[in-house]
Amino acid sequence: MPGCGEPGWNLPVTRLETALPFTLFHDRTAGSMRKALITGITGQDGAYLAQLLLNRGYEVSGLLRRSASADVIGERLRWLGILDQVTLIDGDLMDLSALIRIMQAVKPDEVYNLAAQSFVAASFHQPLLTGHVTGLGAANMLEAVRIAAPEARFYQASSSEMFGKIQQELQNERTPFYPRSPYAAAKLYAHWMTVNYRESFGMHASSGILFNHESPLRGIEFVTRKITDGVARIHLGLASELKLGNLDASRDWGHARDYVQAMWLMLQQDTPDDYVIATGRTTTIRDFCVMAFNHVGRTWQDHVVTSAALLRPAEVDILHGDAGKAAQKLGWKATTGLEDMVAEMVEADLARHRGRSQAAVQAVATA
Ligand code: NDP
Ligand code: GDR
Repeated sequence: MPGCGEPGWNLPVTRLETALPFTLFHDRTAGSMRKALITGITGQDGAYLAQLLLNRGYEVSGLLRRSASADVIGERLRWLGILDQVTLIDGDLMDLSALIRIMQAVKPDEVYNLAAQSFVAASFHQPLLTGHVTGLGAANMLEAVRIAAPEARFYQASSSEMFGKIQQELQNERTPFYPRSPYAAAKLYAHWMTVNYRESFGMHASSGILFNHESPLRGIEFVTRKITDGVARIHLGLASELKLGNLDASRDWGHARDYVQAMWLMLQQDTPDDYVIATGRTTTIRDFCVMAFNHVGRTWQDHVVTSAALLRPAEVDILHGDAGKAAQKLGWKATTGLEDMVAEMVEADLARHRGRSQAAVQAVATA
């Protein structure tokens, strides 16, 4: 197979280096390197996973869906300083023929399917799109691997949302599922398709049932980042209030950097399997607010207001994971405590807004 960027590499590939001051292509032809393909590489987990795999000597390719906003593509990869070390290939989870051609060209050893419409709240407004991308998209990936890269090991990003209206106080791999949103129902389909392809076709396909994990790279629409961004704005005088929905919901929050390690470990096992990945500690949204505002010496009640418009049609009240199997079989354990993660996220948002404020001040000064 020709190396990416060489003649013969005839996939529709986004070559942004002409438009942007960085190079997306790296001609890494060393034959012995293990090759990984990540869908969702531009998302939070995709970026951290790409970093982990590069550090482990992998050749990393990622699926990139076409966007008119080319200037913000790869923001997270750029933040981690790895944008010029990965190969980004045009493709969409909805386009099976493109996925098959990508598998044939990349010949990955490991495939991580992280792409999804991942925002639960949005799934109530766009249930069909969510079903297509989050559910059928995973089936497309399984088909593409089965047809064009059957020896590749496959990881499916399953979710604790599948437990939904919880049937056991602590959720593990044996807990019955009860999805509470179109997103969760789509993830459940993708999860069982992964199990089915493993059992039907002998594929090395594993599902990570990951509980919420956050970081400074978390999308701004998710509650933790919305809070740390709000705290930073309020502290810097850029805003006075933060509007939230249900403060009583409780989540088992870990750090994305720890969780991508678990994904990789799953694909290093001789036998594919499903694993719950969680910290074992659950905390309310309200207590997350307390921690984040405390970090800048403020009181959350002075700034947080609630809005009924932010409540969901059906809520997942509490999630609390038991990652005992992952500890025993993978040797995996969460290493970042919640307080440290909150501090890291607030500091990152303060730095972002200070940067932005300085840029705005400079623009005014030079106008
Ligand atoms: P993000 O929302 O940050 O990233 C989603 C990624 O999917 C983005 O790269 C996005 O591309 C891509 N994508 C969306 N639609 C398509 C499509 N049609 N074709 C190709 N790519 C597409 O999610 P996270 O990184 O937080 O999560 C990764 C995965 O893990 C998701 O599947 C999520 O549902 C699941 N998960 C996440 C948990 C968490 O707490 N973070 C917990 C459990 C599961 P673009 O940048 O163009 O939008
Ligand atoms: P979640 O994450 O739905 O658990 O899905 P999110 O941060 O969106 O919500 C967590 C909880 O916070 C409550 N909440 C609010 N949520 C948002 N987004 N905005 C608010 O203003 C707000 N106020 C209160 C929510 O009602 C909810 O109870 C995430 C995603 O990453 C999924 O892709 C992943 O599968 C699961 O985590 C595990």
